Amino acid sequence: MTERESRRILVTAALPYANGPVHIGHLAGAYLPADLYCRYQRLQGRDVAFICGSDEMGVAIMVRARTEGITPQELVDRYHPMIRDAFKGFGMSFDWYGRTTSPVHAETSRDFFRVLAAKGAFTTRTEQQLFDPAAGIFLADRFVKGTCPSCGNPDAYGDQCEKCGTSLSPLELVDPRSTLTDAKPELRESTHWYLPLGASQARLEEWIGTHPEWKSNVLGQVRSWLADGLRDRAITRDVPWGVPVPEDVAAAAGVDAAGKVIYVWFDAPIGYISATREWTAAHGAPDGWKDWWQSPDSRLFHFIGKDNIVFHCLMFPAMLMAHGDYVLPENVPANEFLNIEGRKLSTSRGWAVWLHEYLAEFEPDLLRYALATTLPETKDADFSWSDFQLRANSELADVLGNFVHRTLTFAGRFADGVVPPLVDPSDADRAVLDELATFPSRIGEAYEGFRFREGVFETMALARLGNKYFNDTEPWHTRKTDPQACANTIHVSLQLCASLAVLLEPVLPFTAAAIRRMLRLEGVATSAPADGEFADAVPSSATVAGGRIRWADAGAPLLAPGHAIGLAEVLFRKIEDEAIAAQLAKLQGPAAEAAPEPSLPYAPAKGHVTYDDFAKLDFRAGTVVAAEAMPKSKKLVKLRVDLGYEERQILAGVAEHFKPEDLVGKRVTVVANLAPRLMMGLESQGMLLMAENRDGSLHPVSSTGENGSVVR
Ligand code: B3M
Ligand code: ZN
Repeated sequence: MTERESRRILVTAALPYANGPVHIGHLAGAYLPADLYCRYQRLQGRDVAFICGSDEMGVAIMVRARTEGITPQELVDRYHPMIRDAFKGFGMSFDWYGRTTSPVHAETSRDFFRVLAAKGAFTTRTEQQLFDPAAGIFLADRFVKGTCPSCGNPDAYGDQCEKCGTSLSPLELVDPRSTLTDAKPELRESTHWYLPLGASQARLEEWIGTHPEWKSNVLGQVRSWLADGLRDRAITRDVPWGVPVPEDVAAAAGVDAAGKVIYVWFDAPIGYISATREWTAAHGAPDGWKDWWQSPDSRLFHFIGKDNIVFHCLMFPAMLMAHGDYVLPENVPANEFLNIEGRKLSTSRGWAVWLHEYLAEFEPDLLRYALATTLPETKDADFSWSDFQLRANSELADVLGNFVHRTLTFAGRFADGVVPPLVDPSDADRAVLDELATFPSRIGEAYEGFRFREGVFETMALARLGNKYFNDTEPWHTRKTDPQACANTIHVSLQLCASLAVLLEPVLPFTAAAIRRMLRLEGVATSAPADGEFADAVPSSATVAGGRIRWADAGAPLLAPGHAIGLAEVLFRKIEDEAIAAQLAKLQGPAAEAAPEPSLPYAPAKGHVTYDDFAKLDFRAGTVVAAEAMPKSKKLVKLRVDLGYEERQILAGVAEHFKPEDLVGKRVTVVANLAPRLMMGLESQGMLLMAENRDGSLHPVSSTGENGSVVR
């Protein structure tokens, strides 16, 4: 192990506000990449602390509590467990999931505030502020409404007019009123603490300059903030919900601390520190957190969405620098945003996929995979349910599931469920084993570079390789002609499955555990904490804490000849069209209907093909002469199509769109040289061309040419 590798890895994922459930935008932004990273690093045998928790302070919590008619405490007590449980169900492998209403957090934030105040890192300012005499509190921006001085909108908020977009301060509103009591606010003086970020600008610039390796989307935003010049940030508020400003600090400044709290963006990142303290304390090491936060042996990584970049790359580092005892982040691999079905995700319009609702209907690994392959790593990305279905069915089921299943069934039937020895391996056997050796580092390098999509793609390449090898070596054939060759195929394929059971673990932890169980593969290192709330959700005897098999070992055969494997299980069931339609309908439910931009986007054009590729296809005009429903199939219709020179039997997946009798007599265009396929025991001898509207309806491409005429 190099010196660098021996260092601790401290990973944080943004603390979600406990004012609503978690949706897939959150997962794609911060949580899934962070989990992939931590699981991968743990399998490498590295020392990882994965820290998260609920962000329970701040005005966003107060506003939400008011709309739900409950207290802020009741609100966070409702959402904190809900968020935590959804994360657990999704397979997040946090070492600790805290909350910023905890006493340890208040103490940690107040201590941090004290140290910075003592070091002279703050300034104070006394200003006129709006005060609600009826409620007896100062009014934060969102608690004041009034008339916009720019456009006359009578319902502008204290921070922004949502009609004309002008950003405002509460004092600029004409005829301001309190949204809490409707009272006319009074002006009162209030003193606040500021973090003069401008004073840290030079140090921040110098430090950012040492990280040219950061993602370009992150550096771009950071440089533009720096170019604008960093401004002072108020870090206290006069609101009744938050971590109280330390009374001693206030007294020293001659200010009454009553009603003053620390601004949420000051205390929230300290939440990472307090959660780490709680974690090490729970493991009997009250000072252990310092090994992670205050030791040069620790490397710190913040996983966040792009809207949190300024806080994690500039403000929190400035706080850490001012304090002096802390490590600075080594990297902040922020992601861009995830759209849904081509539209911006919007929780208020109901255009969101909620994690807890997803988990009630589907397996976590399917979503982990669909999101991991579409992460908004460099630019905004799009999640669509049809893509989800396609990935689940044609990648997970048809490629991965199929390879594992055929290997295990074959081994069960023709090798008595025992790993056969490899004897006189062929060139093909050797080539695959040689290639296997390259996978741990190929995938690992992508993960280390925060290129998670690439890492997951490379992982699936191993399953593709397995399928290709299985097809090429034709064990169903060699079984009769060359039993040793057949045994070698089984041996090599089982080794690939075993390696997959390790290498899939970051992205598909539940599936990897299932494969290990089927293979009875024991002693694989855990990728999740061995204990605590987020200990592996799929405990199996195959996963032994401190297991000896690690990431790099997966490049070599893991199963000894003679090892008895278990039975094949189905890893993935196909997702039916109905299930996808139901999700789309939910998305387009009442809340979303009010939204503008009703239509789904057109599919982008596919990449170019050459004329030669195109010319290989033989399209013919034809007429449907008979049609009948297929028993036991919801989708297929059995057609006879007259092509002039012959009649074809074609099974078309259109039963949800047409009654068989409506198809008879229809003029159609047939892909006449598509290789025949068996479907539900019957041969389909071609395919009909159909246009699919954005609403999913199908329309046959009809020809006026005579039956059998060539379409080109
Ligand atoms: N709760 C904002 C957000 O969820 C905030 C993140 C805090 S990270 C320290 O986007
Ligand atoms: Zn306005």
